Amino acid sequence: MLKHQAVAALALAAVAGLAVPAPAADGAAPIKVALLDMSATMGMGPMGQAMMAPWMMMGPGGMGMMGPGAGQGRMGMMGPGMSGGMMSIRIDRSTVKAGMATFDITNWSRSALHEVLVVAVDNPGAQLPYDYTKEAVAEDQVKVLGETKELPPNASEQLTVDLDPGTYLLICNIPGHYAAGMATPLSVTP
Ligand SMILES: [Cu+2]
Repeated sequence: MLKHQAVAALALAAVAGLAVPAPAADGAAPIKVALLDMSATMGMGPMGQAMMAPWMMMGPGGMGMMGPGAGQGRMGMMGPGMSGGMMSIRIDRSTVKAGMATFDITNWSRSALHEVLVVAVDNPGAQLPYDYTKEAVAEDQVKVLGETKELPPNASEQLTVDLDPGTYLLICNIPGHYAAGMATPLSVTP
């Protein structure tokens, strides 16, 4: 092979290498989780908006949290007596590899406590067992793999959990919050 051909081949290999993400990076990088409610988005100044990443704005259905109609859709799912605020958990990916996973969790609320529980589920679309007296998921009837403390506004916590392949939900179980929309699915592949 001529010398300039070898150099070109190396350059191509370097470009190809850059284009393909390293397999280990996805599983190893902390999973960013944002805990959001109306106070986190309403009246937000330019600085706040600049800090919000696009994945925080978009739900699994692709609808922006602040988009028209998003609130009505959520409100329609809430029964009487449920918490009135629109709340959500955003996650920067929907799938991770099995093994130790670290969640980098931030409460973006300006006024409310939030938390995260990692719950193993058979079907992420199914309703979790609910204690209507406590207005919360019945934690003794679900498989909780890990949970944060109750995070005040602007607080962060890193939570590391050993995840087997399967389906999980990240939920906030402060009274009323699960019913107000604070649950998001995560799928774990072998
Ligand atoms: Cu919450």
